Amino acid sequence: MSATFSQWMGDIQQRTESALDRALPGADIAPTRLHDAMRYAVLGGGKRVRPLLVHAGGQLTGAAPERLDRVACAIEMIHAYSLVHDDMPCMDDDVLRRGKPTVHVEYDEATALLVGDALQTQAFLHLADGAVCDDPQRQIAMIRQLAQASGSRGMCGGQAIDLGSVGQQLTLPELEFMHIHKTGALIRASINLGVQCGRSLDEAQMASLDHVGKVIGLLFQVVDDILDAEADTATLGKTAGKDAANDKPTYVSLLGVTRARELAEEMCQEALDRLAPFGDSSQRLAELTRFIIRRQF
Ligand code: GRG
Repeated sequence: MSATFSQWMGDIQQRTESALDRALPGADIAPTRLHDAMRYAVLGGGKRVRPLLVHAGGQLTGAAPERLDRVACAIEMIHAYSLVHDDMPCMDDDVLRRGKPTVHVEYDEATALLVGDALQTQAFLHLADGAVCDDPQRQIAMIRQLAQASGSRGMCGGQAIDLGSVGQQLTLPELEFMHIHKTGALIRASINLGVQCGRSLDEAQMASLDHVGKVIGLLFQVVDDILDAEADTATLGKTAGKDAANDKPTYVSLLGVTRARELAEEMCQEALDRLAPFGDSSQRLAELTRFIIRRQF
């Protein structure tokens, strides 16, 4: 493995962009406005953290990059749909995403709703249509895992808890429960599905990597809360750690910035310790874990 982490990251981001471009219906295909809006929502932006996790997971089992692309595209489409719906006036009511107008602003609300719906089904179509592993039973199990991670007992469930928590005092375990679902479920699924694209691991190894996925999912959210709090404090002078728009509880509002940073360090170390027995095959996932805690955006 000769490429540096940043070269590897650039390669995966680039191949994900091309794979997504191919996986989405062309904007010249009817209904053109809907397809144009779907492409607007997905292409040309985002860190592609979930595709990176899919590929890093796949490295643990020697999975073929083309198979990982397919899983990565499906997960990124689910992620993009969740952002489109999350930005709508009935949820967070945001006007900017990835530095450009949100889909309901650029198009209209009804189109944004349909973009989310259509991206979600396109994700499952994409995952069901091509080979992601040699065993059809395993492929069905993977489709089921993505559905579980996205649905009412995964991301959507977490979003429902989040919407219900506005103005509430949550305990730390309640906040953790929400984020294990809202942000964590898809991140966890990214690693697990990437792993399953390659050779089989034993049950204990699978369970250990599943735990790594759970920890990285929470780590991502703790870091997100710290970055939000820092941005609020720096630019607006708002109370650090409160979601400015919605007064939602965050790790920073519950723990303070210092303890939230310590917690992030502990989570990072826990993930790295769990990855150590996998040796060189876990290199990219370990690097990605360190990237997530160091990220500035
Ligand atoms: C509406 C069904 C439904 C679900 C929404 C995940 C989610 C659930 C909403 C996103 C809200 C949000 C900003 C959460 C904080 C963490 C997070 C998921 C940030 C966005 O993900 P990134 O940073 O975004 O990976 P990019 O743009 O890089 O892809």
